[in-house]
Amino acid sequence: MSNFVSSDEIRSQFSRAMSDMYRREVPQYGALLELVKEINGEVLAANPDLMRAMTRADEIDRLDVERHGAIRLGTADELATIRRLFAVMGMHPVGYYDLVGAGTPVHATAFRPIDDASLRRNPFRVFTSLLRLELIKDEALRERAEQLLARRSIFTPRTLALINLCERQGGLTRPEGEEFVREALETFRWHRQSPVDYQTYRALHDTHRLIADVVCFKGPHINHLTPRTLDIDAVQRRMPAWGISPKEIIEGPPRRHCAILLRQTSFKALEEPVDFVTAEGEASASTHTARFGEIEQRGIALTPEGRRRYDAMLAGFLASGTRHCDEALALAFAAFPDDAPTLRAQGLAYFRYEATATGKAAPRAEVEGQSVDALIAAGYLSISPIIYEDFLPVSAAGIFQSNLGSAQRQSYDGASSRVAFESALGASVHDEFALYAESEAASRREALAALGR
Ligand code: OOG
Ligand code: NI
Repeated sequence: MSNFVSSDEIRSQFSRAMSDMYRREVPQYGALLELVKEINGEVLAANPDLMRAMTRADEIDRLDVERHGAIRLGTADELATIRRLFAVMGMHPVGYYDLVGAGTPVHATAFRPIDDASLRRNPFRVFTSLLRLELIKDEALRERAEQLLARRSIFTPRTLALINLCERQGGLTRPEGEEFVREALETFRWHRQSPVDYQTYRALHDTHRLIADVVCFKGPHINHLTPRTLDIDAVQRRMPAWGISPKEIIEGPPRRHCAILLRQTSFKALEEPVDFVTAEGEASASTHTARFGEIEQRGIALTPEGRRRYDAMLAGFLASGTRHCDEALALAFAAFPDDAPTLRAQGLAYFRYEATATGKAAPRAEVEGQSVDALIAAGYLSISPIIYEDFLPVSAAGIFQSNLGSAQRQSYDGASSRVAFESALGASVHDEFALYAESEAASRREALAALGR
């Protein structure tokens, strides 16, 4: 028996500590959490079927703790170390997101748990972007940015020591885990004081606000946290009454009977006071706008074919220049099947299989030799959606843009650079489709075994 605390436990503690810290730093996020909780409660009370389905899929317990956050890093070293930091909490890089095509000079991955048991326990994810400084055309400014990044160190010495210890001994004891959470939190904290002079901040900001946000601060402050809502339209509608001003549109697919992928909206980033203080003690006070709150509604994970259709329909809608409203978006997706049996029959989405009580009680002879479809039709197997745990590049770009000001959309001629990203990361990213497919296959194997097959 090891006396190490599980990485799931460390992740849960960390995600709670992060939420508490962000609530103190950005009180409006606390208000958003309250609103989401109120509406989740209303939705569950009005939908006993949903309550049952979520309870059966072990999603009820994780609902209140479920959230994601985002950070933006400046260097390959920072990215490689953050990978090791997240690994302590059982979070691994999944997917590659290139946002350069959408006018934002970053590429990214999502750190998250990858096995079913860990996802059930707490699916905390952090969308982690790496700035692509090589896309800054002004050479002097790029060099200045590089110098500033080279000067900072975003991890406390104790965090680094605990990461090493964890890697060496294969885990952390409970007190070490608690200390790790406290120390690691420092990396994500907001710093009101910038170590950069205001002129440099301005110059970087005018190149792209995102560059200033990364380069001019002591660390990669968490820039938003995002709870999961069961009715994003209701939260969006009710936000103003709670004194929260939402971005204009909800990103992602339209509202559907059978929710797919991910829908997101946020409140606009707040303008916060910052003191720009140089090493020589020269100081000036100004503001910086970066931090916001977001909400998300998650639906079923799509297969590569489902995703291809989703991407094509979204691209068609965006290219049509149709004004973005609920009805127009719903129309653009009208041809996408909206019931579980069809999504499954057409191989568009991933499902979890389970043997029902009737199935388990059925005589062996009735089960033997039957196809999975027949077993479902007979009520011996049930299916439920596998929830999408990842992000969407077009939506992510929309979230970035709405918090950077639309004037900041620029075109860069950098090619997508997954190889460079993975080399900075020091590892390859997991393929999200492979993870969903494995999870589906494992549930089907277990369900059939439970029927005696
Ligand atoms: C990340 C934006 C992406 C999401 O939910 O799609 C994101 C950022 O603004 O740093 O968090
Ligand atoms: Ni987000």
